Amino acid sequence: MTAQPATGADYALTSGTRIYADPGAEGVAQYLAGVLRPATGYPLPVQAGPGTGISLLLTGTDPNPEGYQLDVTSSKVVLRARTAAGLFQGVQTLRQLLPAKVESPTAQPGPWPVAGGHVVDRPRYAYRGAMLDVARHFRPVADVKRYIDEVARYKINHLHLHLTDDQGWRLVINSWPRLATYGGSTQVGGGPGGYYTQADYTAIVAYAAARHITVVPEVDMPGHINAALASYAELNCDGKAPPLYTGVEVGFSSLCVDKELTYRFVEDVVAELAALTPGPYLHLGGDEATSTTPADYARFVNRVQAIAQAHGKTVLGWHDVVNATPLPTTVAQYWGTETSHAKVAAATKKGTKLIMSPASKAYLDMKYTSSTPLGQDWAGLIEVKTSYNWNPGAFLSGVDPSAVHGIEAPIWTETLASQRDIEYMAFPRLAALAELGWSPWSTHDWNTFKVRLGAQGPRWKAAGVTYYRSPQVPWATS
Ligand code: IFG
Repeated sequence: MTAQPATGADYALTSGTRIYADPGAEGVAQYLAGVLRPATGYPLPVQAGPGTGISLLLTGTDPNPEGYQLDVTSSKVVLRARTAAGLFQGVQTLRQLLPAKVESPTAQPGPWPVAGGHVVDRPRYAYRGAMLDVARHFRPVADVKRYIDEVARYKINHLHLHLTDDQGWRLVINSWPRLATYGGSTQVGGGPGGYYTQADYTAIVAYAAARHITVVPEVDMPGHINAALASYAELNCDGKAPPLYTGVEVGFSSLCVDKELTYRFVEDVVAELAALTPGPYLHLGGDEATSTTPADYARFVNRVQAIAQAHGKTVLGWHDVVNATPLPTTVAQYWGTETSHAKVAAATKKGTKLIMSPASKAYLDMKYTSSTPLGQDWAGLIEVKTSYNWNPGAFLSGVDPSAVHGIEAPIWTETLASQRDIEYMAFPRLAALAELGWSPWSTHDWNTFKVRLGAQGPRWKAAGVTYYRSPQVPWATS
């Protein structure tokens, strides 16, 4: 990012401002108009360019597909990128140049100056993710869309949906209907749970895609699978279905590795999920399979990777999959707390790429401090500065920075029963992790970042987003 503020060259957004879009940029232009209309009350019509107002042009030349250039002068705003995704990321920066009240869902008094300047910017990592666990506590479609909007503000471009676990199966699979209707009928604490129809899932995927966010669905296996085992007795080695589970223990369940039916189940689930998922990844979980023997685990993971590949998908798995034989294309998501892991490092030497989600830095369900009312602390306490002060490219010893494909901020919902709970734990730390995913390490500096983070407070307040007012952050007032 190079940003040169131009003093006194603000662009005044007015009721007469028009948004001009190159062919192929209309979607982003409509999104921008949709973001600016509620608070300003301006019509902000979108039309073909060129023109004097806000122009979104696809004449950019940045080597990075998400790179953009933003020029704001008193007479016009010009945003250039090579792709619509680049324009979309540039729009998030443009938003930040307007007063915080632009984030309000209701009309606010002006004026609406766009801070003048010249920005050239591009992301460090191609994969910048947020994971939402909808299995422990189910979140309706509207809440998932809200979270998508909240993470899009920080240039997150992947949404990993943890769709299945011991406590719930959250997506209809037509060939195995009881997975959702029975396996999705409860949740942690015994509440009514819920599930997405395939139309719901398709709507989430489309909503995310319009924000240049790729959905990464996870069906966790062979462990974390009690909801499926409870739904179909025949999936169990002993032919007996366990009861539905509403607690918070992990590691007690396993698919029956020796049963051929298990692989028909996986094939059917993967086939339907792959057909519903335009993105390249299927996340097959693989974590905490402590009720599966190491030999069975390896056999199972190797077999199901091939099933996903046969359906044209790249496998994402928790880093436990290095205990099997990852396919060359399989990506391992590191969730450990240690800064060294011999098998993970060895796998990267053979070409395995990593998504970095160290639980001690990136797990948004960890308490901020010992007095945080929500969350867990098994990976340690994570105040905002802790979530920011680490280098995803250098966290693991013996892993070359080039093996790191990106970063992801998971939020597990054992203790988070509402959207408000999720927002309190996600913000401000998700913004810090998104910064690690986007900005170069060369500009990494807590003392300057914390000021920029503090400026998000009034924006979250205007948008009605719940957040933790960390004492580590100098929160802006305006
Ligand atoms: N570990 C489990 C999650 C969740 C988490 C809560 C992973 C990969 C602890 N697995 O993290 O299901 O229970 O912090």
